[in-house]
Amino acid sequence: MATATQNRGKVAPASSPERSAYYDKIRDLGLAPLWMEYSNLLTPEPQVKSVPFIWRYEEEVRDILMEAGKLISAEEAQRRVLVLENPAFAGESRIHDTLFSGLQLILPGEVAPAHRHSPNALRLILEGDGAYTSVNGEKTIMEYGDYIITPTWTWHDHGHEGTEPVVWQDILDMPIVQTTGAIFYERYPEDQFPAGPPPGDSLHRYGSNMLPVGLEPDNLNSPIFSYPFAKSKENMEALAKNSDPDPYFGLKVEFINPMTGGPAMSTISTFLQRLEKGFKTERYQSTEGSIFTCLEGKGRVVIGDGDSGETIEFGPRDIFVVPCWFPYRIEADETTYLFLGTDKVTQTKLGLWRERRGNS
Ligand code: 1HN
Repeated sequence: MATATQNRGKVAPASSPERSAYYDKIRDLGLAPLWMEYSNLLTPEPQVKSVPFIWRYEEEVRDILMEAGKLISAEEAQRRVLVLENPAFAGESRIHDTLFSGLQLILPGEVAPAHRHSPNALRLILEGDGAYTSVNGEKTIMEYGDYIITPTWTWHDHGHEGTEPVVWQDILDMPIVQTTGAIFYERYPEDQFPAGPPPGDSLHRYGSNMLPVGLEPDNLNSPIFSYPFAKSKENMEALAKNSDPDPYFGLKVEFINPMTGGPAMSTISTFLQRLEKGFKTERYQSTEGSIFTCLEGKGRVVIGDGDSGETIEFGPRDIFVVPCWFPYRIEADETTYLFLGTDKVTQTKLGLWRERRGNS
């Protein structure tokens, strides 16, 4: 006879006509037997729905996105975005279990009209210049690799005064907000929110190691709207000359909120990772669902262990996702810059975030 210890971890209990009848009877009362779901709910380690995936910008996505430019205007679409949908979440607008991501196209002369919503958003500029985003009336000019924050409930519109198509990646915490139910959305009565502070104001005011005395934040995100790539890259180039690379990350920095020293956004962690040509990171896994966008360089990521490991080659503007608790390592063929958006900060606030370095 099986002992209690041997039965530990075994899957669903047997069914019988009496048990089935009982389950049918209680369903309409809003009751369900936990013992039938127990082993699905509590797994020894994370078993997430998302799967690893890559969107190859140049080879696969760019032409398709440009086609959307002929099909619908930014005005009519509100936001001309192709959702980067994890194959495991078809129809659910998620790049992994907790984050939304998409690629947005804006053509010269177009305006994506002003609105605000409760989800937090970030933009990562991937192609073209001459476009801007306005956050509460402060315009930020978009350049390649710039990281722009649109905090919860701030008015924002986008426009384009240049000559070539502009594309950026959007990342939103929408699935997290959906889980709580707290979705709010409002359109502004005009296409553009009235002009406010001049371009660059927030970077001078909050992003120069000085803060106005008496500043009271009106939300939990960084008051800096834009973190320009040119500046971040210059810093990292300088640091790389004087630092030994970390075995798991190479050189990795986190974008912070100068008010707190903590993550720049309240729900999405954002990082820049620099891997020297030829560098190979050691096996790493963490509970955060990670979206990697290659800004410069190329290489490959190996996701999973041994025979179930999958090798994915990536190059500039490619976007790949490593879901919660998938082990991975990255090899750089050229000096490589990766932007990362993850749900680490949300998990950390809930006391849930974990990592495992190497195989230990
Ligand atoms: C949104 O408002 C924007 O403002 C982009 O550019 C993507 C995806 C889902 C919901 C709202 C934007 C979005 C979005």
